[in-house]
Amino acid sequence: MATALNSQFGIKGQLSFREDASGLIVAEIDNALGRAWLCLQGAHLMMWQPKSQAVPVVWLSRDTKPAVGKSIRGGAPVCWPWFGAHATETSFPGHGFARTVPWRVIESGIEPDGATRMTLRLAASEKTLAQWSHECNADLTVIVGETLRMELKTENTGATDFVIGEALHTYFQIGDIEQISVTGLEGGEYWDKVGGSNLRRQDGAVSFSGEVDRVYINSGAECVIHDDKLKRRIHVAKSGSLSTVVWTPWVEKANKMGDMGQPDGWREMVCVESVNAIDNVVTVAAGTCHTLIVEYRAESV
Ligand code: TA6
Repeated sequence: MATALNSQFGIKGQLSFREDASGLIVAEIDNALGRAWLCLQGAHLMMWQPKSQAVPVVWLSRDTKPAVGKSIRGGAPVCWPWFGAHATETSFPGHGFARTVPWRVIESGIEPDGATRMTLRLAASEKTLAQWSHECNADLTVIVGETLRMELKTENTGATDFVIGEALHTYFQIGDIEQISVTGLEGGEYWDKVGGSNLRRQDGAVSFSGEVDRVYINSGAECVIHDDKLKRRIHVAKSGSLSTVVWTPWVEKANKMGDMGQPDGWREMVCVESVNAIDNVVTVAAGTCHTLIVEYRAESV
């Protein structure tokens, strides 16, 4: 499989495919501007490091063990076609099935600035159709360079409208969760999922001294992660997304999860997710497309 992918989509010196120990196919991107790993299962970008940064910007748990049908802890999980628990089916996977099923490469190329581009398509199967019978295509395009751009496109190829929830559920690498803040959400309303689900309003920057699990609604704003320890800012710009999720599990939940990188990997990550969920789920009309786009940039300060 890797050999066929290398001959059809490989780019000499920039993009190659390998099969890992668990039988999953991983794309390795390394160009003059940045490097990344992407697992074809889930179209799951696992890590991204611009060449200007000594430390990766997108975090991957050192405890994650990629396996067929299992979600990877870290990177930029694709949550689709629903976010969180399924509305009615408790047996369906949280955050949708997209991140644990095979996607196939449909295109690759080099951008004018030398960044590497690759597009993957979710391959419909008996499993996916059993949970989502709508006729549609889901494509993810990643552009890896000094910035990281990801475009999640949903195309309704059927005759009836459907509603999706979705997210690029990205884990960012930070120095220490207690030495960062997130700006861009000031004054916004959010569903606070810690201790129930209450609607609250953000006062000032987001800082962290315990578990945070918030769905900010009706917000297309760019967020910035201010990292005092790593002395950098990470810009999280987006379009086609009206929800933003900010999440840290903190120590108890992280220990229960067991794959956050013992003993304190949870301190080195924060999720700032570009989402459409709850009040902001998206109706994709028959014959139309909807695209959620993010662009990440890190600057040393
Ligand atoms: O986006 C935050 C969240 O919904 C949290 O509630 C937590 O469940 C997190 O996602 C991780 O979910 P996962 O299914 O990847 O373990």
